[in-house]
Amino acid sequence: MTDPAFPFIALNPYPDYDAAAMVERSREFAAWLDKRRTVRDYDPEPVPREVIESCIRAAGTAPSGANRQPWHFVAVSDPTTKSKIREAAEVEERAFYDGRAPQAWLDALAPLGTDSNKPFLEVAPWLIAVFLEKQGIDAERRTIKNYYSPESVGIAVGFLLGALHNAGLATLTHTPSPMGFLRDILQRPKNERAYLLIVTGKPAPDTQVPDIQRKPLTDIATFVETKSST
Ligand code: IYR
Repeated sequence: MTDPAFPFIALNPYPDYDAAAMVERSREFAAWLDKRRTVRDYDPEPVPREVIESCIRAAGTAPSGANRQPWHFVAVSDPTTKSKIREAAEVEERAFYDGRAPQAWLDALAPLGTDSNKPFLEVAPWLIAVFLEKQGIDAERRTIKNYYSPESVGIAVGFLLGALHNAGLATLTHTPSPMGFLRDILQRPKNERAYLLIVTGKPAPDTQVPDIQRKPLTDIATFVETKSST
């Protein structure tokens, strides 16, 4: 039986591109996403809240387990809160770089030139803390189970990074570990866990990034296709 809460409605029409149009559009989209780079140097120039709102709306369209939408985004432009986040993050980062991280991990990070100093947490106009709802809360304030929450929130973050890139903003997925301090500073409820901190804004002028390469398609994809009968 169909849940009356979700009557079925006609699918919004999808554009009926022909093969050539699909080839062209998919190629262009890949080339455009390929221009996104992780950026650690930001221009402090403010970005309108409305831009961030639309990008979060885009993230909120992500598919999720049983449509529970197990995410919450806290967008921070307030300098005092950003400073608190930087201070707490740098405590964890110093512990990480000065002992907690195994040498192999530090070796893997060395080419990226990262260290425990995180000025971008104060310089970038917006920080977006992403929280994962371990349990949901229904309309009657009862706890309900969520499904595939890490996968769902990961997909939403992918949409958010794409939306921010589309708006012309640079992004950094920052993962201080542990990041429990985000729930405390941002006063989120206990059923949520900090998932990721996204830093965004215009890149600083003359920003340099490491010359990393994307793996070629042959390394990241395998096709299993209809065998030709000839
Ligand atoms: N969270 C640390 C370390 C770090 C870890 C990985 I894996 C990276 O790809 C980059 C950094 C930091 O932000 O410096």
